[in-house]
Amino acid sequence: MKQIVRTHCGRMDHGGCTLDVEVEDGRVVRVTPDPNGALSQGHICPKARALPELLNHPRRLRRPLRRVGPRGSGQWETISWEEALAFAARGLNRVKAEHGARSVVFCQGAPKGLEHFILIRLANTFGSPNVVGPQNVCHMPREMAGVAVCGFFPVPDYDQPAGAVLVWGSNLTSTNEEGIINTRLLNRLKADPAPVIVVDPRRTELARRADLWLPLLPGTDLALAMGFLQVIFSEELYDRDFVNEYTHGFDELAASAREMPPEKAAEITGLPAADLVRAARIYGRARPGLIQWGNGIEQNVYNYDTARALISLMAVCGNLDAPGGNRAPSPPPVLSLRDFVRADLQPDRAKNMLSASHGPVPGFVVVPPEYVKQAIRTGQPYPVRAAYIQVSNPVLAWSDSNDTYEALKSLDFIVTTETFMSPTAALADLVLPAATQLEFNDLGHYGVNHGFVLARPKAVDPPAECRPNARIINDLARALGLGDLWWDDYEDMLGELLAPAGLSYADLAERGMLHSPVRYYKYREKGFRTPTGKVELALSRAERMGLDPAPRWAGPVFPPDPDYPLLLTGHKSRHFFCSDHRYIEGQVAREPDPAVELHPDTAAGASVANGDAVFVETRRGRIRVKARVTDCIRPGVLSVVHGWWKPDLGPENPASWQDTALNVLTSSQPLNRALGTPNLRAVPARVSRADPA
Ligand SMILES: Nc1nc2c(c(=O)[nH]1)N[C@H]1C(S)=C(S)[C@@H](COP(=O)(O)OP(=O)(O)OC[C@H]3O[C@@H](n4cnc5c(=O)[nH]c(N)nc54)[C@H](O)[C@@H]3O)O[C@H]1N2
Ligand SMILES: Nc1nc2c(c(=O)[nH]1)N[C@H]1C(S)=C(S)[C@@H](COP(=O)(O)OP(=O)(O)OC[C@H]3O[C@@H](n4cnc5c(=O)[nH]c(N)nc54)[C@H](O)[C@@H]3O)O[C@H]1N2
Ligand code: SF4
Ligand SMILES: [Mo]
Repeated sequence: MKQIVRTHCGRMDHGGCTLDVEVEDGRVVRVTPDPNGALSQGHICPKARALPELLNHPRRLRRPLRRVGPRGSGQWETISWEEALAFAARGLNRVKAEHGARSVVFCQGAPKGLEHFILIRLANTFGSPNVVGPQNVCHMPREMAGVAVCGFFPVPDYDQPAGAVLVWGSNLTSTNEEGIINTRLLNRLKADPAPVIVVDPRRTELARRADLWLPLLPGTDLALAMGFLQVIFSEELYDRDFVNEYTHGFDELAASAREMPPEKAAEITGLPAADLVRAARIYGRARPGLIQWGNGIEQNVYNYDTARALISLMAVCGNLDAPGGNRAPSPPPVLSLRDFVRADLQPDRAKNMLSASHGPVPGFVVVPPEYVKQAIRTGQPYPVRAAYIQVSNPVLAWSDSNDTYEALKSLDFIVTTETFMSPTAALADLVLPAATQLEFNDLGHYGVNHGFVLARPKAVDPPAECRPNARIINDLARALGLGDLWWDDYEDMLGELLAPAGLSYADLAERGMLHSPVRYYKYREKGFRTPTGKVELALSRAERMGLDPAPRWAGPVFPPDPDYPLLLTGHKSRHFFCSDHRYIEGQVAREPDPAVELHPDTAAGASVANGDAVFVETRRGRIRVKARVTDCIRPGVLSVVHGWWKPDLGPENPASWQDTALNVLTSSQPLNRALGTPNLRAVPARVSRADPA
């Protein structure tokens, strides 16, 4: 019998499309878009179409697996759930008894649904301040800068027309990042045309249709942003009334911008000065201008200052919380994150977490992976001996893959929950088979303040022994002896979360989405939630934070390196989520080879032809991938797709990723102070043909 279940997509990017899921005999057979989806407006991507293949894949993990051979050897025995939970609890409690609760770290990759916050609750109730994730290179640079500069994370407002759209380091038509489904931008432009400027070393789909493409040198975004500010200040294009009434530190920002006149910014960024000036004028004159930003600015040591500079740009042009600009979302009326994660149980968390001695910005509570690796290796500031890892593949995701592999391998105890055996799961003592999207009731966008939560009701039951992460954690917490802080039935937590809105989960599933009414210019009533009550163009607490008051360019992220004359950067694939989906034959057929993109001039300089096998090398490592020669990238730049590995070589075999993973080429040093971010982009590199001609 056929049945259609309407739900929201999640877990393959930040989610948001409304999907019609066709179910036959308890299996998902087809996924199609809802033409009226609130965020997707009829969109669906190749990953969602591939869901039937993913969910029904023969190589999905279906039983709990316990390691029997040496760590990482890929030898397993299947055990029952009862045994598995008892084994996990014994192992974690043993490490807690020997080294203290904080020596157990709780890791998740990109947050996908509620399980991220349930994991934080687990860490809090277990007594560890160490929740670990890639937020130092993803989203938090913008979010933390937003909190410091204006008291909120400014999200692009596609509900109203913009006067100009500045797409900065975001490949929205492939990635739909932050749940901003690209159709929202495209349909808005169709209804209300506006000039589009794209800042990206690669000519993305949006760059191809833009009025102006600024292919800057990777890692120079801060210099460009300061150059924009300088044009806008010197030509007095800014909103004087807003600046006078609502900003703090204008003179300091203006002084810093004066250090970056257009000619200098042009030289640093490798752009024609005239293009830079033209782009700054377009944004500066647009009322309002909108910035659509992404990972392009987040994966180098200048990320926090770059985000501060861009928020300052929004602010001085009067575009903060303006219709069609970058808005302050109002949280939906659900249980507060603090209450849900039981933050009250860890009042000294900021002092005890691994990052504490490194001086991160206040409020950045996720521990950067690089600090975890340091603690594993050196025992400083205290030992880390066990990891609980869910929905993450650190070997591929964290900087310096070889170092990550060795660090994890040296731990005493690792538990992972996974859908497919991954290079990280292959290092575990226990691998628990997870249920995934469409197989359990979930909420999207809770805890990230995008202004809404989405219902993701289940369409089918998971395979018999696969369980949702939320249930696994709830059951594990009980096995750990923490039961009185947890639920009898894990689904009760959904009701608790929604209670303040007066809704049951069934009510929300019926509605699809819950958000507060959209209101603009809220600061006119209450000011900004910063220490000065104003937008802090220069941070009033900078000295205490060990930062320059105003953002300031201080030279290239890596010094030029004559032996590695090119600049390596990276991007995400349309067909895969980071390292995920590599088992899905249909997706691999669409993009069969890990590749490096390079310009014809760069290729000619290295005697490389399109389709050649090439080595890409940095001081840290070397991979062997296929050359994709294209004029859609600026000369002198190499871009490798993040996350490539080959399951057929065996997830336990480092050869499955050592030749292809972008992070083999990156280093876990240096890290910036604000967020502990390494340079994943703008890495000095070179390319050469791998096989003799
Ligand atoms: N060099 C470089 N490094 C990067 C990036 C980059 O652009 N360049 N990007 C960074 C960014 S933005 C991020 S967010 C991180 C991503 O970091 P991660 O999220 O750790 O990376 P993924 O490769 O997506 O790994 C997710 C794992 O979760 C598993 N999984 C999928 N669905 C489920 C589920 O429902 N339940 C469970 N239990 N497991 C599931 C998948 O099989 C996969 O192994 O990588 C970061 N690292
Ligand atoms: N299909 C798909 N969708 C995804 C993901 C995926 O893996 N696949 N990952 C999800 C995740 S975890 C995230 S965080 C989002 C990320 O979404 P995006 O931010 O769109 O992701 P990226 O492709 O990593 O980077 C965006 C752009 O930055 C450009 N770039 C590289 N270096 C620089 C630089 O130095 N400066 C500037 N200005 N641009 C640069 C790249 O060419 C790329 O076009 O996407 C999510 N959606
Ligand atoms: S774009 Fe994202 S939310 Fe939409 S269908 Fe694809 S994976 Fe799902
Ligand atoms: Mo991410």
